[in-house]
Amino acid sequence: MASSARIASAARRPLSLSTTSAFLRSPARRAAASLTSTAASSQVRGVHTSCTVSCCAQASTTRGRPGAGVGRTGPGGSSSSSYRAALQSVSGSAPMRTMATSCERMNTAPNSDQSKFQGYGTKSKDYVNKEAAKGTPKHASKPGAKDWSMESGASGALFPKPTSASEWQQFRLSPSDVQRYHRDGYISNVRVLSEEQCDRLLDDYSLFLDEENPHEGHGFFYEYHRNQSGDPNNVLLHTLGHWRITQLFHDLVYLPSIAVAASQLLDPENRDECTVRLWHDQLFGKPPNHGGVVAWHQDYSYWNRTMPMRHLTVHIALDDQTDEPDNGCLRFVPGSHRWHRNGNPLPITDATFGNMDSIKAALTAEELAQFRHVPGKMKKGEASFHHPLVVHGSFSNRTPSPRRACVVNYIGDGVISNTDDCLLAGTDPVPKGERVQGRFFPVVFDPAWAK
Ligand SMILES: O=C(O)CCC(=O)C(=O)O
Repeated sequence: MASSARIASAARRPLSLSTTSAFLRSPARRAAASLTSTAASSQVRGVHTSCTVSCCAQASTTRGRPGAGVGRTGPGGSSSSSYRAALQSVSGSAPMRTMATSCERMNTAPNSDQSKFQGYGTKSKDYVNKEAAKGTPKHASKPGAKDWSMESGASGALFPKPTSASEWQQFRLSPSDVQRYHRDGYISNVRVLSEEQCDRLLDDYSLFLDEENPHEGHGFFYEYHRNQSGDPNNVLLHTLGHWRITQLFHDLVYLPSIAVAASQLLDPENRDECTVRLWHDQLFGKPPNHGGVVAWHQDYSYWNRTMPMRHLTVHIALDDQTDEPDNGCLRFVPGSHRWHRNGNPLPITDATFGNMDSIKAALTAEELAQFRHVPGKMKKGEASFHHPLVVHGSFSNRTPSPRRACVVNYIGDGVISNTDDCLLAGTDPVPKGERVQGRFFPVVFDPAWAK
């Protein structure tokens, strides 16, 4: 078998730990990625159709953006009735209510060296997340539904757990990856899942789209936005909290290939070791043909309920993300992790995050001149790791295939709560000033495990 074919075939097999590690760490992982086939909608076990329909069935007015706090809004916004009727004739789906978010901005760091900004957030206004306190998903969980946040550690359903220090170490990023992260504010195209693992996660994803039969654990979502934009022609499915709902998404937050890398990138001392906790997870779904934009933003602008800024976002492509044609692939503005306003982040300029360029109104002439975005162009199963201040976003998806992604956001152990409200809807409040910890914010990697 030609070596490229061997790699492609390995990527599709259920993997043992050793083959997973070897594959992920292989210098040929990019080559393997290039062999992955573009997921045609019909190939993805019906998820495409379901996503298209359910994502579009409701237009609603929402506030906030990915990763914000949580609240509830009723239905609303501008939906086209003929459009909706067409969709419903395909699916029989009914409109659903959506959640809204509400956050205020917070302080943020002026460059990538997070160690210099231990005081981050201390000058900010108190975090305002009043909506979160009352925010609950629209359907309660059914009695007996399993809450996977009760299970500490990965179950083994998605990947075999490393059992020795050396197995953990295989997942480390190279020094040049770490260097590029600090230089540009992100790294991209890091293979972290096989195509087969992505397909299994996509099967679970599809369970969240059935409006007639919400998942029995639906009440465990922190947020559930059927269409965050409110515009039926720019549909963005966005959820938080699904790690509590299915075993595979639960295990995903413990994935060694992302948790170990997070430990390297989060360490304020650049000693390559930081105990890593889950902050929260996210799903982003852009259906075919009318998938919505995610306006340029900095993640930490929405996270000042936790401080100091020692956060990291891992974005995992569940479909190939393409530039030409653009299917809504994630894009980064290299170096923008140094953009700040006297220690504060760029302001939130568009509460619906549907207005792609709204952030530009807040940029200086110099920043505008430097504003150059680079497509991540990730293959299915590849991840990007990005700094909480790097400006990123994505255009709409007008291709005939869905663009779906899952995101895991991490914090360094020791980050504290900056609010007495609950940090995520439905979770126990962490009193202001106290360390963010407990079953909703589990340790996913401790450097001692790799020693
Ligand atoms: O899926 C997208 O295009 C946006 C995702 C995002 O904002 C993120 O990964 O932080």
